[in-house]
Amino acid sequence: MLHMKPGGEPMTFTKTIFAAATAVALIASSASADSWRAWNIHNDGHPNTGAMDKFAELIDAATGGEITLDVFHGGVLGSQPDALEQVRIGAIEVGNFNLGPIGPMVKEANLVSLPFIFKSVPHMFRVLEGEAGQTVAAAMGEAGVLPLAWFDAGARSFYSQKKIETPADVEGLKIRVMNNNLYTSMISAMGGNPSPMAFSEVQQALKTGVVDGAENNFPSFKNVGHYEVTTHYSLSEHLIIPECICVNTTKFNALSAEMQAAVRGAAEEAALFQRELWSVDSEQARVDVEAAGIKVNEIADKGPFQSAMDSVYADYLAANPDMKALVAMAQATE
Ligand code: BDP
Repeated sequence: MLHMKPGGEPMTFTKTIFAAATAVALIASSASADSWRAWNIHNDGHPNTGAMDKFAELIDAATGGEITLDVFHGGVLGSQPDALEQVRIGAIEVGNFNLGPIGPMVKEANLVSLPFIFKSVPHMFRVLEGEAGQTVAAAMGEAGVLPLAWFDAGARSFYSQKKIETPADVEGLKIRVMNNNLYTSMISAMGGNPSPMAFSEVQQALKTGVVDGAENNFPSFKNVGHYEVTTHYSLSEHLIIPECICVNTTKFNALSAEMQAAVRGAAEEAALFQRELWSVDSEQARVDVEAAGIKVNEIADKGPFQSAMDSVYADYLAANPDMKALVAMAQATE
């Protein structure tokens, strides 16, 4: 049987073979290019959204189009705990994760969820760059969620309709926390009622009074409208939690050494870009929420908040004695 070209002219056997070979070659080249999906919980206007878009551009350039990244913003691929599980099993390749919700999956990641473990954001980065950070990263990679680079997420502070100045002010308040038992212990230790909840539900919960308050950094407080339904942001800065560009470990390990270096390099560059965006945008977010009427209060003496955490550390380390060395290492980092 003769194969017809669109114009109706019959194709010769040689032409047919040639056309088939060309089609096979095209399919082969598109199959060798890998298309990855990335999860991002944030919307436009949040620094991490810009940084994840940048990562997509950089990965494309660094791998010569061998790996392309489709970033899904706004948490449309699922809640953070769900997305973490998806990346762990390889159903999604990449995520911009906060290390808080990784704690229940990777014990070592809980280091960063101990309140006041870091003295400042630069201290956090120094710990991550040292041996403690390498231990955390290795454990995450082992669990299937390999960190390629670290993002700045500032410090988290409380917000509600009430000005918070001491731990006693948290007493009796229902406070939303991320999914991690350390955060429920943290709120309970101050006499509050912790309420773990997905990020996407917090604005409505604040609005309807299902919770009295929550805690987050300025960009997230602003970006999803939590500032529209609260009045006070109190600078307790009780948690300084890094975020990662994390990749499914099996996918990453299957790449050639050259491609691994390209992907890692792109992630590191995107993270540097994120940190620059963060420093500008987090200041701007504070200015914007204050302009919208939020009262921001400094807490000159955080001592009482820190002492309230003694029982959180004691209980956690009694239940997880194998974490003592890692905690000591972070605390000893200058
Ligand atoms: C934001 C983090 C995001 C968390 C969110 C939360 O960037 O990963 O899901 O807080 O509180 O600051 O759930």
